[in-house]
Amino acid sequence: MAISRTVTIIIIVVVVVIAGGVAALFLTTTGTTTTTTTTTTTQPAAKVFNITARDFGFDGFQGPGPTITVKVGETVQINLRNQGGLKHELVITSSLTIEAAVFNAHIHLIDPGQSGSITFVADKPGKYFYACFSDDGTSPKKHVELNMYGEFIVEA
Ligand SMILES: [Cu+2]
Repeated sequence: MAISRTVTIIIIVVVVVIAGGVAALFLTTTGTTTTTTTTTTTQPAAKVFNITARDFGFDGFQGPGPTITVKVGETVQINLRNQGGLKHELVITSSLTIEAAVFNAHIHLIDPGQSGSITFVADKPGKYFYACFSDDGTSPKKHVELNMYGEFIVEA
């Protein structure tokens, strides 16, 4: 019977095509290994302070600059822009008479017109200062002695 034979062939072809499709799908699925890497960042956003340095003061102040207050454990970012004509630095220090850096927070000498940045965790409460201890390499006085500093308070 010719018709029956044709139907059988069609069925076989359809089955082969479907089986091939399923096999292809299976291979595609198993051939693709999906690796999901989850990176969890728990660090909080930094508290940002933008400060300008001039000859001689911070943020336009001739004399002590504005007090910076943060909470213990906070991540602090300080961006310093030197708008003076001399090199300036910014160090968080526990003393105004010696450069005693705390929190490893020190933006080293920056050329006029340039900027620098530090990010640190203020992990110990207390009263500190941000200051510039540069002496221009020639001056008998350090900039901190010309009142180039401000208070940096870490609240408990
Ligand atoms: Cu300075």
